[in-house]
Amino acid sequence: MSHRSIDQQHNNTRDLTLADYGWDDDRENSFESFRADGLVPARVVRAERGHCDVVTEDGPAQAAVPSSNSPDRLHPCTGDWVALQAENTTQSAAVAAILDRRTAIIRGTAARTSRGQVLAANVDTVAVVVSLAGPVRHGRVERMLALAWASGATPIVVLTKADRCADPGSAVAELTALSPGARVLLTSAATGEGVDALVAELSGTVVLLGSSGAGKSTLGNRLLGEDVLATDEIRETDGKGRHTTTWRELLPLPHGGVLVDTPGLRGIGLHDADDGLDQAFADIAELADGCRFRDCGHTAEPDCAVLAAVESGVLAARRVASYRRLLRENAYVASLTDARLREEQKRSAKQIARLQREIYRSGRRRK
Ligand SMILES: Nc1nc2c(ncn2[C@@H]2O[C@H](COP(=O)(O)OP(=O)(O)OP(=O)(O)O)[C@@H](O)[C@H]2O)c(=O)[nH]1
Ligand SMILES: [Mg+2]
Ligand SMILES: [Zn+2]
Repeated sequence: MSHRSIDQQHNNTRDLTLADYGWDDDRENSFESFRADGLVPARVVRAERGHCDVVTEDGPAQAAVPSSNSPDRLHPCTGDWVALQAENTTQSAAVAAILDRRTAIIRGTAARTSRGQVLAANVDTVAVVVSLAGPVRHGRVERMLALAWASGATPIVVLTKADRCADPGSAVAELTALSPGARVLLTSAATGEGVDALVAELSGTVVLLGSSGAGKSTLGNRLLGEDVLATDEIRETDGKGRHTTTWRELLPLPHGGVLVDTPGLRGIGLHDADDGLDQAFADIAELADGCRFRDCGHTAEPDCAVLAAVESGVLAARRVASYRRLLRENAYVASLTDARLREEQKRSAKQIARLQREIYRSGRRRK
């Protein structure tokens, strides 16, 4: 199925108000000074290099993103609220500012550099989509949950392709143990099982996250009530997925709220995910309160409550290893970030010094 432009999609798009996209009183209040400057609010539906598709109070529009070489140049992403400079028509609109992000899904880039990539902003629910058609990769789910918790949104685990699983009951139990604090829902986009229960769980801005081929877009179409999202129509042979979805786009849901389908994540690097890890591994954090040493590394320390739980079979050793690995990775990325910040601070200190010299010199010239 090919992609249609956003004007063709959802004939009702024009009837929707910004409130349907999540605009609220707090946003309006903080927008006051922008309004005074003649700017209008808009939400980014799809971001591309140099421009983005947005929705405004007057419907869909395109907006240019001014380029500049400054380090704080604008990088709007799907889900961002922006202030638009709309000259006379929406035809020549440009993004003037990005409003504060209430939440953001940020992953470390594939190269594990210090900069994160914002996948979506102002997200309320992150649906971590896990296929039951093949063996579940636990470490991957834990990684996605850490990323989801770190975003500030509420994660839920959506098991899909239940029709392809011999024992969905144990899959739910298994995934529940893996996702403390998150609801686990069983669905099948093929049969429609669990879709209504999922709809009831969703509110605000919902993002589908998961491996390629997990069934995100197929499920997304179920939620949207029509085939808007391209799906892999060829029956999978290797269960790996083909990266069918290649962009992130925000679409209004028929029961309220908006949906963002995402391309299957290849590498999911963490980025500043300390809190996310604490929440994704809340079971281990709670056990750790019972360790003799407050800074227990849960490796060989005496009276370690985490190791005791592994010993007694309450906690999977694999899960402890996964936790440790993700903590190490997160600390490593954080150290890169610190190094970059130090570098940038040094640079800006030099710039200020140069500027001061220039001001001093021009002051002397004037005398
Ligand atoms: N049996 C069964 N197959 C499904 C279900 N959901 C999706 N599929 C199939 O799984 C394959 C991949 O589905 P997609 O929805 O394209 O997967 P995706 O997660 O969007 O993949 P990317 O866009 O590559 O990230 C397709 O062949 C779907 O028909 C389901 O509930 N049951
Ligand atoms: Mg897809
Ligand atoms: Zn311990």
